[in-house]
Amino acid sequence: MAAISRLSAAAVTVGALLASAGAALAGLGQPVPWQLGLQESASPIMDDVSWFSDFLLWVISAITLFVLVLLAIIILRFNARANPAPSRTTHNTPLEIIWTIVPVIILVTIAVPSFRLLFVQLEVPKPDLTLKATGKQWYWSYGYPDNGNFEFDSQLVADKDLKPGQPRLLTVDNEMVVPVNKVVHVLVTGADVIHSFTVPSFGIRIDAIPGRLNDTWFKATKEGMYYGQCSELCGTDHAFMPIAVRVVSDADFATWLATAKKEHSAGGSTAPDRLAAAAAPGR
Ligand SMILES: [Cu+2]
Repeated sequence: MAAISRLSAAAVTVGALLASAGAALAGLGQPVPWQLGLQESASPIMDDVSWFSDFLLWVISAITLFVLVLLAIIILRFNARANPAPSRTTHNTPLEIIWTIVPVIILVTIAVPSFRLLFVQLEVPKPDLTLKATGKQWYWSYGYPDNGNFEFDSQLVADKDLKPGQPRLLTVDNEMVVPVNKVVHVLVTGADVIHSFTVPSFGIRIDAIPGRLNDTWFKATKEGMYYGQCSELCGTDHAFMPIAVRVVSDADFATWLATAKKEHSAGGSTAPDRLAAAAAPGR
């Protein structure tokens, strides 16, 4: 038994180390090399997602450890050599009641925060800003219906055009820009095939389906750059349609809006350029 308690103590230590390493290696807004856990949270929803993930990890670890201990006891104490005359017991009513009720309690303990999180994700609070994200083969278009209804395309920046510090395969020419600490309601649809609008640090992922309007919401709590990727296999360039969201102060957002309105109000689409790029050698 001493060996078993030492084993469980070691497992708890390893678990705690992994959890802290995961936290240390979680990037804010983008993944980092050797990352173990989820990306660092920048929204109330993602705070809950991270908490729920950690909570489940503890539950799973405890169950696994418990089963491991039972297996060890059976292997050591009830093998043919240690226990030559086995008991012929087939029923134990109190034990059967316990092993029915305890799993029910565990499942309910998991279900309550899980459903709460689902409802919080689905119920959009009163939005401060509504945006429209349209998934296209293979880039995103962002519209600002509250602010003059201008729309622009957001396309991947090729490796050779990256500036220092810009992440490869995540940087785009025109980012989605939103103000910090504001509820942003995102209407999501697809123009051709099913795409998926995903930003890990905001804890959002929703399918972009042609002919249907899905919606999600986030409230970014820290200024900065946040990256995501299309998360539905959508064709050859599926891996080359990142989502980049720049979270700025209210004042910076107003400045950006003024320029963006002028720049994009013509509603010009860059799709033909994109088709030319896709046809270019090396793609
Ligand atoms: Cu896609």
